[in-house]
Amino acid sequence: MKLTFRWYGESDCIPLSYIKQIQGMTGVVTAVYDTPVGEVWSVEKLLRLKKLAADAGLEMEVIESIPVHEDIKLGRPSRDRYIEAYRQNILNCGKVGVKCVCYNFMPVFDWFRTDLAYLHADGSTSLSYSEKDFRKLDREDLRLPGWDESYRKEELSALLSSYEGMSHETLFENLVYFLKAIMPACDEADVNMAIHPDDPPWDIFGLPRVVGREEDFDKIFAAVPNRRNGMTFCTGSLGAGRFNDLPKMAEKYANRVHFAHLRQLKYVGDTDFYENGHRTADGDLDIYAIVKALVRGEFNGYLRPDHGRNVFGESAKPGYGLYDRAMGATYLSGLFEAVENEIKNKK
Ligand code: DNO
Repeated sequence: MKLTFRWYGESDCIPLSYIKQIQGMTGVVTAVYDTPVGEVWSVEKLLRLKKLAADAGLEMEVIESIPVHEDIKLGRPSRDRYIEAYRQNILNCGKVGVKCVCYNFMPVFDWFRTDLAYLHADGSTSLSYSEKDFRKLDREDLRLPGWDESYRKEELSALLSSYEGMSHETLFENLVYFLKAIMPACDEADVNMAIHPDDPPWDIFGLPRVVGREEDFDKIFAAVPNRRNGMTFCTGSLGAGRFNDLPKMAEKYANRVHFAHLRQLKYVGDTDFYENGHRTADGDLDIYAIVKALVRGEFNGYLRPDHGRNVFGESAKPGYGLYDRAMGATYLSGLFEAVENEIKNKK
């Protein structure tokens, strides 16, 4: 397991030197943010990020994310052009030493929360999701930070209507088409693909989603057996679906888990939840059991503490402050140390 930390590039308010001060941290997880989706990231831009990380004593072996162009998800004729650019991106990543690429296949929207500053009794804040607040939203006129800036209103409604009537089967076929087309580039570049689960793992705004449940992963791995076709084991995304048995899935897929995002959430209703600090005691996900399952399954990928709270008066990007993720990293290192020793001593 290699411990990593998400870093949003040069505009991130968290300096690389602080990330390096978290003991056990081997590298950053980052991306090229200023190239439009569907275009090729230049090797120069990747090398610049790599150098910045290296100057701080950190590696850059994981990219999160190379976004997938909507035409690929829609299966439009233009998808082949965008897939070609994606293949080139994988090759360029391989050239600069990247080993793992995280991506998702959610139509139009990425992760989704209704509150980015849910207030805890101790004054800290975190992300949360409430079905009641969700129902109040107009999908064509969204005002939530995170992704509403990505589209102009007309663009968003045109895109939403392109998905009108798309079945889960068609979206899944488009995913498989994409994966089959990029696997040769992954083999050539020595890069593993780690699909990020849908977050939350159910359809939103009438758009199909196909990467949220155990059976979805069974289908994805059966359709494209190449080991490079792997997953990001994101406990927060998978765990938002109470139907998912996380320790079971962690052990079952451990050798396909190229990247693990570990974080905690607390259920407050059937679908509602808020995020919390990483410890098992602070939420409903058994982080200890998940770590144990990963170690038992011989997980050998990258790990990062995922969303934390904003604490100690910090006002960082929601979910991506320094302090709570640093505490999470230390907690997770401790769990891995304990579980690895326990398992080694039993052998
Ligand atoms: C949210 C993240 C996601 C993730 C993408 C991967 O905090 O987990 O935005 O990076 O879904 O493509």
